[in-house]
Amino acid sequence: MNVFRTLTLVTLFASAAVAQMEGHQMQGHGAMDGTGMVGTNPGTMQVVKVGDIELVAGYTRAMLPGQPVGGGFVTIKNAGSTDDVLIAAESPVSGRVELHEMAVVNDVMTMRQLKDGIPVPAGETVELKPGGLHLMFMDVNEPFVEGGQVSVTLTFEKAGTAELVLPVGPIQGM
Ligand SMILES: [Cu+2]
Repeated sequence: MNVFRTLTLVTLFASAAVAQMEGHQMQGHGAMDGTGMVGTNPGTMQVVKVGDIELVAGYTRAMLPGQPVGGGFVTIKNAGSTDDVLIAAESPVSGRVELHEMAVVNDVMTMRQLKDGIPVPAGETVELKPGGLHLMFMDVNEPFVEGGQVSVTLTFEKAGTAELVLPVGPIQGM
C-alpha cells in the first residue's frame, strides 16, 4: 500500500508542480486528478431526470488499495427557466460525499469544498469533471473496483433528489 501511495504522490507532484489540498488527503486526489485532467468516460450511466434537471454521463474511477477518497463526475443539465443548486450528495458506500471544486489559483492547484452547493442556472449545463467541479466520496468503505457501480443520491434545491448509479472506470494514470 505504501508503495502505491508513494507512486501516486510522485505522479501528483510531477504533473501538478506544487499541490495544496487544503486539508484533504493527497493520495486520493493524486490518483483522481494528478496525472492530467483528461477524463475518459468508462461506461454509460443511465440518464436520470428529476424535474427540469437531467443527469447524464456520470462515472467514477477505481481506487487504489487503502485510498480513502474518490471522485465522482456527472453532467447536469437544467432545461427549466428557474435556477437550481446541487446542495447535497450522499452514498451508501461512503461516510459522506462532499461537493468540491478544483482550480488553479496563482499557479497552484487547490481544492475546496463548496458548502453553498453547485449552482445550475436555468437553461445551462454544468459539467462535473476531473480538474474542476466534482463529487468527493469521503471515508469510502471499500475501494471502488473497475467494472463496478457506485450509487449516489444528489439533492437539488428546487428539483429534489435524484438517484444515480455511477459506473466505475479504470484507475487513472497508473
Ligand atoms: Cu475533492
